[in-house]
Amino acid sequence: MTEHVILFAGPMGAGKTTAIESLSEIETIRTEAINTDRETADKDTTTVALDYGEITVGDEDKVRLYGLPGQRRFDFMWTILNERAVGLVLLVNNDAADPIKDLDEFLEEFGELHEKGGIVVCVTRTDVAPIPRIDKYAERVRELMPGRMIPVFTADARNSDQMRTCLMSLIANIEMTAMIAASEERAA
Ligand SMILES: Nc1nc2c(ncn2[C@@H]2O[C@H](COP(=O)(O)OP(=O)(O)OP(=O)(O)O)[C@@H](O)[C@H]2O)c(=O)[nH]1
Ligand SMILES: [Mg+2]
Repeated sequence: MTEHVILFAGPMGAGKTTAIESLSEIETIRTEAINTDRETADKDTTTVALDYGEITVGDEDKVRLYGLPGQRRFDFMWTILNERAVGLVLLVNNDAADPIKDLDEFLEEFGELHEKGGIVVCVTRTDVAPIPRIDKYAERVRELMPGRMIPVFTADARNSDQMRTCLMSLIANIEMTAMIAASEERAA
C-alpha cells in the first residue's frame, strides 16, 4: 500500500475545506472558527488549523488530504505539513481582488512541492467571476516555473467529479516523479 500526503493550499475562500469535503471518503475533520475578515471572503467561518480527509485511489493507495488555513496568521501549519507532503492542490478563487497575484504568492511559497511530487492548479468560482481566463493562469505558471508539468484546471470545489479529475492528474504526476527518481537511483 502506498500513501500520499497532499496539501490543499490557496487564499481565503478558494474552497480548500469544501474540496476536501467533496473528495473525502471518511467524515472530514475541520477546524472552523468565526470569520472576522469578511472583506477578503464573505463567508461565516474560516479554517484556523487544518482540514483532514482521506480517499483511496486504485486498489489500495491511500491519499491523505490536508487543507491549510488561507489566512497568513496561521502560517505555522504550512511549515509543519509541508515537510510530509508530496503534492499540492493549489486552489485560487477567480473572484478575488487579484487572483493572479495569489497564484504568484502561493507558487513562491509551495513551488518546491513540484520537485517532491507534483502541483496542480485549480481555479474556482469562475461562475461568480469569469475573468481572468484560465490561459492567464497557465501562462503565469509557465513563466514562474518554466519547463515544469503543472496542469491548470477550472473546477468547482463543491463538485466531487471535478475535484477528482484535478486530484487524479496530480497523483499521476506524483507517481511519474517517483518512477523517475527510482530509475535514477537504479542507474546511479
Ligand atoms: N459559486 C461557487 N462557489 C464555490 C465554488 N467553489 C467553492 N465555492 C464556495 O466557496 C466557498 C469556499 O469556502 P471554503 O471551502 O471555506 O474556503 P477555504 O479555502 O477553505 O477558506 P479558508 O479556510 O477561509 O482559507 C464555499 O462557500 C463553497 O461552497 C465555485 O466554483 N463556485
Ligand atoms: Mg478552509
